[in-house]
Amino acid sequence: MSNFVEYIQQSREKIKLIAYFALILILAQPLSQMLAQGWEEAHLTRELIQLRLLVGLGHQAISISAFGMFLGFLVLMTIDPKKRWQAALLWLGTGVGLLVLQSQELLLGSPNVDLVAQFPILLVGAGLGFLIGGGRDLLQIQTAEALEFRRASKGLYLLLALLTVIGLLELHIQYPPILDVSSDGVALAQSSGSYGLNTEGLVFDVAVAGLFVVTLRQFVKYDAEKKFFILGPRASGKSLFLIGAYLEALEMSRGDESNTPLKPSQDLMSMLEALDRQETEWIVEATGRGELKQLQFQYVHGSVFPTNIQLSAMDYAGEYLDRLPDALTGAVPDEDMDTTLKRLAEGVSGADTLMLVVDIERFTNNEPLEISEYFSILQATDKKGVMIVATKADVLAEEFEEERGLEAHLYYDEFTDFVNTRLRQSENIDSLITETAGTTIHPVYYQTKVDDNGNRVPMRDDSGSVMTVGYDDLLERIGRV
Ligand SMILES: Nc1nc2c(ncn2[C@@H]2O[C@H](COP(=O)(O)OP(=O)(O)OP(=O)(O)O)[C@@H](O)[C@H]2O)c(=O)[nH]1
Ligand SMILES: [Mg+2]
Repeated sequence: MSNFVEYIQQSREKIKLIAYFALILILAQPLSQMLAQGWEEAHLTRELIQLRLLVGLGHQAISISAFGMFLGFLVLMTIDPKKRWQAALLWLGTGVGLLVLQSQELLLGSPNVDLVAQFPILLVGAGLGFLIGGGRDLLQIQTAEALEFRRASKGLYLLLALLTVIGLLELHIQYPPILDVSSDGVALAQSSGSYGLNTEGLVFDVAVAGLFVVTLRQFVKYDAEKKFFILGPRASGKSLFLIGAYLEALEMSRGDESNTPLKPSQDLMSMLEALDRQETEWIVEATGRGELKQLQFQYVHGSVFPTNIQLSAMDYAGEYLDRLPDALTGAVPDEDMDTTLKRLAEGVSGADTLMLVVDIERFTNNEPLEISEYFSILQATDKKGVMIVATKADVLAEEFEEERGLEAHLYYDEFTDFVNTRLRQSENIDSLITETAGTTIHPVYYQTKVDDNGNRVPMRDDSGSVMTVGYDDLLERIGRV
């Protein structure tokens, strides 16, 4: 069962793609029909478009240039690596829509539209869309910004949403002509008529239009923000865990076509300076009491529908953990809390997801895990996501290799199962898993070796970088939360 759930979660993007594909195919036809009918019923919109007469614009200039603008936006979305699939789906929808209109002889051959004669206007519209959508960025060689055309996506959304809403209103609201436009000027129309609601197919049309606008809204989304709060006792590997996550994001960004910058926070950067200096030892010292660092960066998650995920967490000294539950429940009076504790309590309340650290080194050495606070913190907060992370999993990786003959970093899924089974032997961890509705524990580690003094130190590859395991999977999971 859990395998099935896992499979669905891993294939989420593909399932989403197929669902969107089906949705666009299903919606394109009734939608373009609705727009065509709406146009026939349209008074006010037509009258407004008639205003072109005042400036002497030719027949169809407005609608054709708007269509050109739509194409301009769509071209930019196609170039944007984060919107490529959405653009493909929209091209498909546009194609279907145009076919529907053509089959009703509303396009080529109709007296209203002469695409050939209007081609220059179409081009002007497309050029305008291209400019408004930020096409000039393409000419810039290097920027500190990601290759994203946010304004194009947004413009396209607004254009289509507006068109849909206007079409819907024009089709279903009946009213007499309001304006009288000619090349001489605008006047209020003289005719009197009745107002009313055209209820024929109203529910269906509202559903189609609503579904379309909501779907489209998803298409223009770029960002997601995830606020984590990491809980862990002293020396459980919190600081190194956060660094490891950043290093993995950095690694991932090398292969990212959209060149999305990671925008690490100042505190994170200063922690990382130590990374280049030290050669053999661990990168960080124990976090000092009263020291509170805001670590934050972004990375791109997903390949079909990529989003920028902004991840933020606080790094603090593990000594604070046992005072957090009381600070959260308000059991300690405000004046007895130091500022760090106050800010930590705020951090927990403001987080979307709590990340609970289980220290594998303590587990294998039969030392107290010091995770009892997790239970009270979970009870003191509600409606938060929970992830359990097992740090220092390299200690178990060796056991795994001896027992199974597989290398943990190559057989990560098997290793995860192994770690879960092993850790569940502890009553304490088993209760924690039950408390968090059966979450799987996520092992992460730095590959280590034992040095001459018998200490475990991180291994470094040829280029001198530390080697981490499990963080890629972790970032992928975080994006799904
Ligand atoms: N073997 C191994 N040891 C690790 C790993 N990660 C951390 N450690 C060890 O754990 C120690 C503490 O790591 P930190 O990241 O400083 O722990 P912390 O939770 O931030 O500690 P405080 O800041 O004191 O609360 C390190 O100095 C390492 O000795 C790992 O992946 N493998
Ligand atoms: Mg620390």
